Amino acid sequence: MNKCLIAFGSNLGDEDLIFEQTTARLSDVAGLSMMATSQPIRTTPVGGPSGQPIYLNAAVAVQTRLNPAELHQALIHIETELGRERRVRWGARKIDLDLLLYGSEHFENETLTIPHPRMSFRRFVLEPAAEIAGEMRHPIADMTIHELLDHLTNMPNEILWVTDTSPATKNLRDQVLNSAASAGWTIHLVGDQECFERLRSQAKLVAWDANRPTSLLQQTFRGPQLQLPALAEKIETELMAAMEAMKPIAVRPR
Ligand code: PH2
Ligand code: MG
Ligand code: MG
Repeated sequence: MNKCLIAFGSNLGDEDLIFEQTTARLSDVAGLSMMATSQPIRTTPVGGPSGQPIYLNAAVAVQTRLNPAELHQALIHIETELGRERRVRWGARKIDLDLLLYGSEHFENETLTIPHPRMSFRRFVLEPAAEIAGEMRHPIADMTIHELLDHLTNMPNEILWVTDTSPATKNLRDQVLNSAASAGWTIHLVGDQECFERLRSQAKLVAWDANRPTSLLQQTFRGPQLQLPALAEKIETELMAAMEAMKPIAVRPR
């Protein structure tokens, strides 16, 4: 049996009812048993179109003999049954079920990545998860859920961005750095092999350009990491959403 962690999110329709229906359907899945369900919390939408309704977020811990692909299929099936429509990325939805952790395994294929690639820095994921599975370990960040939350709270608003520093892309980088500064964040640019010890031990997040060879920093950094989009124009959106997700949650239990 494997202990797994699932995130629930909903900001369309009757979110409380949809959460109830989700846990009921999960407990009906063959080869899966429920371990714990967090209190649902209300959270400000992160990323996506502006003007979205507030989210209901929660976490569920289960034990299962399904493999990662089977469990993922079961979650997609429940999403479909409860009326999920896939349209805009990060857009409003009735239900989103994300497979966060499968034991302490690292698993990746074309359709599924475990741990969920953005769970390690999203407070709307970590806070409910900490309530029921604070000791579960994120194998890439090499931290428990509790430690990830402490890290977000205690580290300064600094990000290390592993990127190419060629003059051709300087304008784009400057724009990202300016937007970040307006939001109260400092981004340090780092090449593949360099990284000052002070930066490494204080950064909240390491972000790295897609299609880069894994750097020394990625291998040795303890804490959340984020792979940036391959398309340069999308990097700013991705980084700004990550900063939003790391902020203390404004809207609380109801
Ligand atoms: N899910 C997203 C994007 N943004 N924001 C909040 N507050 N809660 C979510 O569950 C959420 C989000 C993508 O799945
Ligand atoms: Mg999601
Ligand atoms: Mg999803």
